[in-house]
Amino acid sequence: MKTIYSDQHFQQSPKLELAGGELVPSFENPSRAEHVLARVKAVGLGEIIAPQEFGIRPILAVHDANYISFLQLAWQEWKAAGYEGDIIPICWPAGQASDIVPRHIKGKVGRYALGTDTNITAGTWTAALGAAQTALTGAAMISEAFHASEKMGAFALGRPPGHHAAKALYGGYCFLNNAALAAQYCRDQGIEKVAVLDVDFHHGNGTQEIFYDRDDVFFASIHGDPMDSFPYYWGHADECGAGLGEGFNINILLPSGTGFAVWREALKKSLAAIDFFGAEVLIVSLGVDTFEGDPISAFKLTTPDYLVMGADIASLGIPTLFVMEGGYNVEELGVNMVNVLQGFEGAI
Ligand code: SP5
Ligand code: ZN
Repeated sequence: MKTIYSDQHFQQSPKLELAGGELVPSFENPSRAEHVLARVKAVGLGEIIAPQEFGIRPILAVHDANYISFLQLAWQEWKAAGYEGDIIPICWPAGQASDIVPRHIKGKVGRYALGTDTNITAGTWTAALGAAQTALTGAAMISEAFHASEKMGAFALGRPPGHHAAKALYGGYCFLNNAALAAQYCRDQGIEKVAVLDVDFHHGNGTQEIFYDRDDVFFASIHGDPMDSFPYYWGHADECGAGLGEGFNINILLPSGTGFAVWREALKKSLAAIDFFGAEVLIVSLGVDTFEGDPISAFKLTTPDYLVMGADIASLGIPTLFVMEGGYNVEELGVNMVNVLQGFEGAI
């Protein structure tokens, strides 16, 4: 399996994150991608290629133009306002509030952020753009495979992650929704039915929002119950899509402490739904923060479980792009994530 990778991710190196009332080193940092890349090389997964440049057009097919301008200019405006630390939002238009986007950068960030966990830094835009191009390159690869009637997998090894980013919302360490960009790109290559399967511990609220009223991109997410887990306000079982999209969004919530036997049943249900939908290609939002040793999550998957996960996903028999999302136990991150890819390779 080919891996698409660029060093551009080093540009997003946030310093501190507010967790449990303390500022701690940011969980989402460059060492994550370094560990995954090292494992890809160690097992000889396949060729490692640089992303192609698709520019901004496919990004505007998913995200609002005003939001993209905000991301491009935020750091400049923050510096001009006299600040030097990372941008961390401090207030929100909660409750009854105006729709107007304020002029001051501190007002703007609260308009576009879903929480305080995600720092904007000098290099955020560059890094996010690199991750987007990485996913788009993978999407081009699986689109070609589909048109050539080939089964294959590809791995977009990038960060920052994407699945919490909505049309005009950042947070959960995400800015551009890499998996959604890939899905939309496949649609624009003439693929009629695209599925996104989100196996990250957290609900993929951004991907859900982007495709919520559509019947051409099916979304299935397996995640920690939002009653107990981030992102808290999305991911309930009754969120099934709207309008044309009704029935094309499924959320499977599992309690804290869930192990692989129960998790795998949820995977099988999701795969059956994706198969019934008739997906022609699959995008996997691949987070391995379901690992028992993850510092911010609550499932109990073990390292060998990820091999089985990959093999189960391969049973769909369609071109599949794995897009890197979460996973914060950096020591085990590489082996866990690459196990999914090796499990898939061994089974196609
Ligand atoms: C892509 C992804 O996995 N994003 C997850 C974002 C979660 N951010 C909020 C995490 C709250 C962490 N609380 C720390 C508890 C430490 N014991
Ligand atoms: Zn996650």
